[in-house]
Order: sequence, then structure tokens, then C-alpha cells
Amino acid sequence: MQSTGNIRFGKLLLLFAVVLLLAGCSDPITNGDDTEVKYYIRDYNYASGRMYDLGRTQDNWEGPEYDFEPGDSVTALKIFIYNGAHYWEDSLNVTVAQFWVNPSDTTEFPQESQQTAVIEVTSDRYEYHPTEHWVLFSTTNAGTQLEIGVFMIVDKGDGSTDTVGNISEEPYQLRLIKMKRPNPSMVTWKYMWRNVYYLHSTNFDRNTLDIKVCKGLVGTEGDEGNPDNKNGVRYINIMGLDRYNMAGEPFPDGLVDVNTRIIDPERGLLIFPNRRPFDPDTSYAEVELNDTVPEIYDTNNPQDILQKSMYYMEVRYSPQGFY
Ligand SMILES: [Ca+2]
Repeated sequence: MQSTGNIRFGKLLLLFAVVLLLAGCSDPITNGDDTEVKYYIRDYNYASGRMYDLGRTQDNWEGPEYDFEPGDSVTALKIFIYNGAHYWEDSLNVTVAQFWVNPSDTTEFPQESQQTAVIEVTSDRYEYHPTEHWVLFSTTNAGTQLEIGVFMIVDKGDGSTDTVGNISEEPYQLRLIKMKRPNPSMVTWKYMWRNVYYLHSTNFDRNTLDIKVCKGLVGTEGDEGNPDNKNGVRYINIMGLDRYNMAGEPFPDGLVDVNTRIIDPERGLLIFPNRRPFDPDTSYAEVELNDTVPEIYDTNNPQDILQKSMYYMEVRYSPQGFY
């Protein structure tokens, strides 16, 4: 009877955990006079579908060929998303496109190719970085759950110009950056940035922002026994969130470097400098993160991720107008 009870309890815990996973994050807690907001974000609860690489780079692909080399600059970009609701309509207005990992060699990666109707994403719905070769959408996946592809012109570092894809006739030939149901065996799986977290507001003063990374299992967020450091070195230091002091000198001061690129206050995003912050290949301090959570990056099984989750962030800030 004892064991049956334990199994039932275990199932209940798992169910609770899955509900937590779906909910993603704790509700913000405000103190009495609304001058500070505090909440927790689990390690796995990154902002899915906000940032993507625009092709194979040294950050997401083992080579030997890459779509981008350092020095390449994107000079024109058009982005298209699935518009399948109109695919079967007998309408002249439907644009059809074929997505490929590599539009200039369509024999590669046939499992990551798809033909659909598409619609162009207007340029006010994203930003891209010409020389770092990524795009940032203002909404998750630019509003689609299915394919995303790009056409672009790239000035190569060697002086030549590369046209990626073809939109002069249908079907358009586009470079795939997101497949409809991504799985870890796909080339494009790693294009998505899993080191970006939404801070649940775009309405905060970045100078009041305080972020800790703590080690603790799901459900223990806020327990005082959960450490924010390993051997006395803070996780924010190990993970590269705290590398400078207030004067901008390269000495960690125990505070996340809120005035650097890791915080995007306009969009309310925290962007870790490492693409796998909870399974890093490097440390920004002399201590390495040995207890890692590769499942966050390498599987799409939510139960597995939840059971392995080991860290969370404690975020505090003052809403605008209350400081
Ligand atoms: Ca700092």
C-alpha cells in the first residue's frame, strides 16, 4: 500500500510539475506599496521563438561549411512565414514557396524541406543584426507555429555578393530557419536561441533590475537554502551575467551588468552571452558549472526537461514611475 501511495504521489507531483511547466513561471509578487516586483523564472523557461540565426554559423553547426563566416554582412533581408490557411484557395494572391536548409544545394537535408503558401513578415515586426547574422522577432515566431524562411543578400567578407534564395518567380526558394515541428535531429533546431528570457515586463527601470541565478529543484524557488553561488563564486559570474563593476571595469561586483547588451529593456529580454547558459562549454569565472542541464537544449521532451531542471532566476525590479 505504501508503494502504491508513493507512485500515486509521484504521479501527482509529475502532473503538478507539468502544469508548472506549462504555466512557465511564477506570478509576480509585489510588495505592499508596489515599489518592487519579484518573481522566478526556471532555467528551461526561455523565450521560445524570439531569436534565430539566419543560417549555419559556428555557433550552431559543426561545419566544415557555414552559411556565414565572420565578416559577412546581410545587406537585404525578407522574411516569410507559412500562410497555409490559403494554400488550397484558387486565388492569384497566394504566394507559394519552397523552404530549404540550403537553397543553393537542394539535395542536402531533404527532411527539412517543405512547400507551402507564404506571407511576408513586415519589417516592423523584427530586427536583424547584419554582421552577427541573427533576427529578433517582436512576437513569438512572428506569429506562426509553422515554417519560417528567408531571402537575403549577403556581402561576403571576401568582397563577393551572395544571393540566398530566389523570389523572382514562384515557387519562391527560401532558406529555412524554422521547421514546423522542430526536433533535435534537425539542422535548424540549433538556430533558435535558447538563451533569451522574457522578464515579464517592458516597463521597468533597468537600473533597479536585480537578477540572481540560484540552484534549486522545481518547486523550491525562494528557499533560503538554495545557493546563488558555487564555491563562493556567484552563478551570474560563472554564466557571464556579471563581468563588470559599475565603472565598467572588468571586475564582477555581484550585480548583473544591466547596462550592457545582455539586457534589452525595450523588449524586456535577458540574453545570456553563452548560447547554452545552463550547459556551457566555457566559464566566465575560474569556477566551472559542473552540474549542467543539457536537456534544455537537446531534447523536446517537456517531462525530461522538467525532471532535470536544476536552476532558476530570481528577478526583482521597480516598475517605471515608482522609483
Ligand atoms: Ca556587474
